Amino acid sequence: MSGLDAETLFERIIGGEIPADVVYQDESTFAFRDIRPQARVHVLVVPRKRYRNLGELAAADPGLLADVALAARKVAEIEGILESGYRVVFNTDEDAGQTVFHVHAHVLGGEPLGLFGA
Ligand code: DGP
Repeated sequence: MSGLDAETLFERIIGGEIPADVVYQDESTFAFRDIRPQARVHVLVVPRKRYRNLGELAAADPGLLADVALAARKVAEIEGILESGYRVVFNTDEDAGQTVFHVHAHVLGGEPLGLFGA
């Protein structure tokens, strides 16, 4: 994936130019299934406005970060995993494996997830 694609991919998905399996959307966020699921439920929650990563989003627009957290909970509710539990992950930069530099929350669940470091 080129750098340009990595920057614009989610904007193209939000704009409908690239098809996605949309789970939830509202004024400020857009949520769709990850193309390479790592769990039975694996949904990406993306703020419509692009920031590079979690830290930049939190510093510039904490209200929008709260919207992302609430959208993640809404996704869990829609997917029926609010009670069983879910994991929210923000990969940040290269060592964490971030490939799309438009901040996004991975919402994972639907099965017991391994513990970090176990
Ligand atoms: P990250 O590694 O944290 O930057 O996560 C990017 C995720 O985006 C990765 O899990 C795979 C997913 N992804 C990449 N391209 C597409 C796509 O075209 N459609 C969908 N639905 N997901 C994609």
